[in-house]
Amino acid sequence: MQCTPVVTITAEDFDDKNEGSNSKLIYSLQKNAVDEETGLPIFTVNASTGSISTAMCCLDRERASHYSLTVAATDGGGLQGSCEVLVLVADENDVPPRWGRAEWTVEVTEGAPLDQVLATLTVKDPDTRNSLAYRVAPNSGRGWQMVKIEGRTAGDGAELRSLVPLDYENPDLKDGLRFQVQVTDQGTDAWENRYRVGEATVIVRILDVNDNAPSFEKVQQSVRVREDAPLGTVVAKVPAFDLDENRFMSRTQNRNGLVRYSLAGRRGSSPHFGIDHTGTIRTIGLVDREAISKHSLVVHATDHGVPPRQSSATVTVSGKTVSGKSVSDKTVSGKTVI
Ligand SMILES: [Ca+2]
Ligand SMILES: [Ca+2]
Ligand SMILES: [Ca+2]
Ligand SMILES: [Ca+2]
Repeated sequence: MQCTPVVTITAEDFDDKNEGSNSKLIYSLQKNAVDEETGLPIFTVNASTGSISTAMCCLDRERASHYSLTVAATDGGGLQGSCEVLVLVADENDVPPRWGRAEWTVEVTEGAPLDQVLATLTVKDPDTRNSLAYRVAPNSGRGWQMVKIEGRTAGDGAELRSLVPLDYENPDLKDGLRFQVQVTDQGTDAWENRYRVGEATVIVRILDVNDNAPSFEKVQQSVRVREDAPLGTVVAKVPAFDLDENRFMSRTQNRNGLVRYSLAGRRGSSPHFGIDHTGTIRTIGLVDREAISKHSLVVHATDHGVPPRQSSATVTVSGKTVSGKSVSDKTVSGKTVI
């Protein structure tokens, strides 16, 4: 076993060196430290020289950072002197770093500024002489290249930021990000030493914001309706689509993308038309061409966001005089004739 010298203690005895053993000193450890696992002493002293060294391998600063010993010097006449020795264990960077958690889940509201810290990830490493470096593991999963990780300027751990705007409507981001982060205590170029690299999984969920108004396929169309069209006749279809989230069954029950329709701004004497939840306009009264030559319908599509967003489209309806028994539906270039 290789013993490591710690310190040499010397004592003086002023008796005559030529007179027997009155000034001959023998060193011993009156108080030693004992290894808890083996019960063996940790230090030893050379009885002749007073040189203290380790009696076992190896000291571990992370288990005990210091020891208190008492060294005695005894002369041939049995007289004794002693002194206290405090042994401080110097640190070696011998423990690999580990993330505070094996998996982190982060929720981020879309549109967050790029300099916003998405998450602070903690690291455990009991050594005092670490050279910590962090990175997002290359090709480690969905969106790994969209984020960066840097050590905190104050305190331990690292901060996660995005490199691109996190837009819920981006198809690449809709399912969030999932990637690995790594930490090493050997500096920025030591990623090959796998033993010294700690890994954790990061899941980023992007929360939807109601930043899109419903969008109509056509914002303007003209249709003609027969005067004798029965109730419930389809006059026009004006669907609108909203890019925002519409997940009733989701945890947030976010319905920023759910559209409801309404008719407004009728210019006529009676409500002849109604609109359903699909954006389909139907007759709910007789279309009297003689009384009302033209209906200008304004369709509102409103989402369920808080606050809601709204868009409008216009449908111009003309009454068509019945001129024969044959009735046919046709649509040409956005004009519907029923
Ligand atoms: Ca250490
Ligand atoms: Ca370390
Ligand atoms: Ca919306
Ligand atoms: Ca959105």
